Amino acid sequence: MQDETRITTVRARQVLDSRGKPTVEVEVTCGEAHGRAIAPSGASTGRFEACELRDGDNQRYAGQGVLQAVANVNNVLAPAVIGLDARDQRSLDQRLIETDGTDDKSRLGANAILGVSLAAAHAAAAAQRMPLVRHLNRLWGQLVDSESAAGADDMCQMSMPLPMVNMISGGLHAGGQLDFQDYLIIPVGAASYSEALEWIVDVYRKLGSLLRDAGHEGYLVGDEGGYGPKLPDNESALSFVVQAIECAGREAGDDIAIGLDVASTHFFRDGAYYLKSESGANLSAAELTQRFVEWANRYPIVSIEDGLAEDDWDGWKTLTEALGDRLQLLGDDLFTTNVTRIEEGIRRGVANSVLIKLNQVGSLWETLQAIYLSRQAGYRPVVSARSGETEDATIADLAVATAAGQIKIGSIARSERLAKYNQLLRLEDQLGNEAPFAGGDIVRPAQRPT
Ligand code: 2PG
Ligand code: MG
Repeated sequence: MQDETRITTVRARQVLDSRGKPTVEVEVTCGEAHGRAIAPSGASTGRFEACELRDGDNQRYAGQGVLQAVANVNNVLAPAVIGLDARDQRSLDQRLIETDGTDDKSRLGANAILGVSLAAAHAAAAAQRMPLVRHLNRLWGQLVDSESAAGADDMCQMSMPLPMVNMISGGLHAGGQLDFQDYLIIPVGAASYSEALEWIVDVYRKLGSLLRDAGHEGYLVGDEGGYGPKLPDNESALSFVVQAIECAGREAGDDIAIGLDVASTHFFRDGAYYLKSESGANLSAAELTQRFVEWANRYPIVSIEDGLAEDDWDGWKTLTEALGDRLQLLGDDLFTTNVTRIEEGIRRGVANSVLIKLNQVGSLWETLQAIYLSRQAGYRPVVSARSGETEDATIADLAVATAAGQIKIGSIARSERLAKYNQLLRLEDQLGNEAPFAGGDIVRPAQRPT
């Protein structure tokens, strides 16, 4: 082991995320080289996510503090990893997981563990005088080599992801009354990542004017910077987004398509889907699926995330049979970036795409494994931010390094989102032909292997 990449110090502190909620920041050094990372945090969290440790002490930050997680890094995880080679992410994450000793990282906290895992990757890159994206691409190559025999090389080519970008927020992310959480646009006709971004900004501005003109003067923005208007029902948000695409001079469908994150786990009660914006209608999985089929016939929708709830495997099977060959059906709460859950989905033949969130599983190596498993099975990975984010832009490098093909960061307002979009602009500029744009075809349904 080279001394320059040996971990010499690990230090955590409490900082704030984009909702003003405490989160864990970790700094790792390898001699002179320094790496830093901050754990993100979700609002619409899945039941199978790794456990985020919060103090629960009502005196400070209404119980949302993370001082215990910080202490766990400084007092327990630091001594466990000091002296390890920061380049060896697999062994490092293994050590972190063993030190915690639980299946869901609940003893020391997934926020503590992920902070160390990511900060170590940053420090390893710095110690090797290598941009993070190249270090992550090297780790990805190691994982691909160890898991697969032939044909590994083409999996290691980097690419610029196609973004799916929030325009209107509902559900747990905004104060309006929409049941569905995210109405997103996907610039499938753009020729490059930077062109995609430019189109998105045009549509976002036009959508703002349309909402104002329609009398939604006092709209607020949601947690991810998308508009949070009080619209009468779930469908009206769709027609606003289509209008905005057209007003921006783009073809709805061919240039810019639509994605939904229904986040339905959060309105699933006693076996039915409860829509408060629709006079409290209770829909069965089959009825909600029928709704998606009708919408897919009338709107240029190409992707639906968490159309059904995290435990509704039978409903998901019906949804996949109805729409799986036409649309990207993305599992977020369903899979929680967890290899066991993804394997179960593949075995049951449900969904065809996997949302990838580092903090759902709580370490970098496990996240790489989830991306690998998804890609191997023909399920498209979509690297995603959380609704609670920070200036940490690691997911931009992760998406490029693993050629995930798609990324979801929220809207294009608010700096915790722009930190990632801008990092992608840097990577596009710096990597050039080494990371070609994944393009619109990536969102078409994956062919499941026979
Ligand atoms: C989601 C995410 C990000 P949260 O549901 O996909 O949009 O939300 O981080 O609140 O789980
Ligand atoms: Mg989601």
